[in-house]
Amino acid sequence: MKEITFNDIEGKIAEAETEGQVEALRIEYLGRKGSITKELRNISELPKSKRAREGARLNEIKNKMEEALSDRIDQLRSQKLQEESSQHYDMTMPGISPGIGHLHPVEQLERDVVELFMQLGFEVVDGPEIETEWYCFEALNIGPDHPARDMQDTFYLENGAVPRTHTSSVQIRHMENNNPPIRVIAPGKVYRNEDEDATHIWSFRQVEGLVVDYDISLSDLKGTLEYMLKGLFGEDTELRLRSNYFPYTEPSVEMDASCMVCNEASRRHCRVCKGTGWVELGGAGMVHPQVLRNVGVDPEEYSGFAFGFGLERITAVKYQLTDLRDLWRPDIRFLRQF
Ligand code: FA5
Repeated sequence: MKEITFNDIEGKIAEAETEGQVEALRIEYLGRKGSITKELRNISELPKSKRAREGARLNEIKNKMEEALSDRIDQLRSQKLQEESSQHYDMTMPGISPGIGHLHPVEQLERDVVELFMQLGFEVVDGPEIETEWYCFEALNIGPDHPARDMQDTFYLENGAVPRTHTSSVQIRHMENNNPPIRVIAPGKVYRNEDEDATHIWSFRQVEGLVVDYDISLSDLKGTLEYMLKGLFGEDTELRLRSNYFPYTEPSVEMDASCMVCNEASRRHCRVCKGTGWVELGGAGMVHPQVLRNVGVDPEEYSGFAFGFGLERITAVKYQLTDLRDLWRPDIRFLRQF
């Protein structure tokens, strides 16, 4: 009988066109009744001198054959996949990524602000959105007939409560329950009975800040606000404080940031700062001694500063938006830009 060689088998494997034909070859040679299996079984009948060599030869064929069979199967499978894919779809096309969305730009800005103040050791505190007049006005030195109430058009609920017009109410709530040293920020929603326009909306977000300790001065306020501004808009951004009036701070200031959009050359046409070089951020000042007394803190011993700014206005500056109302319209096409 002709001796089996790997060369004979290799050719047959290469010619197999289906996985079934490959499997048939495996059975023909390596199956229980396959020719190589049989020859291996018969080795014991050979003369002793030939057994080792023949055994090694057959085992080598067996190993090579197993490898060749599995290679051929891999080849046939990838051929099949290629044929199928060229018929049905383009394997090189990018996949369809799921729409996972992102944070609202105002929310993102709030988180950036919170992060910066946490770096300075501030604690984040909260207060109710529906307030009493005491927390929203009176404890802040804004009496019932005080003209300052006109500064913040107030919604009144039937029970006399007010949706807070500013986050300054949280100053009072926090000082009532905590002794100095105090170092807190309070982000949150506020409500005003506004005729809406491009720069005024009826519900918006503010961030309040309050520090009360020994020897706190206006320069502490300035340094803190500068830290925030540079963190948000870059090291070149400058802070400007202008004199202003709030019943709960003395002295009171308006805080402006140098325009982060234009430079001297492009200033004249800048939509963000309207050619002034400065954009308004919010109000601030040294906590009024009467406010400290209202919450049982001795103004002879302690002093403090407070500030409050609107997040939508800063978001608008950051992205050069012309109308604040766009921010809270449920139009996903607008929000996708950020
Ligand atoms: C206040 O609300 C003071 N409570 C800020 C303050 C806190 C002063 C602590 C002193 C100490 P004002 O009414 O200016 O101040 O509002 C602050 C900021 O809120 C404004 O600078 C602006 O950024 C934003 N803001 C005010 N009204 C609106 C509005 N209708 N729509 C959008 N943002 C507004």
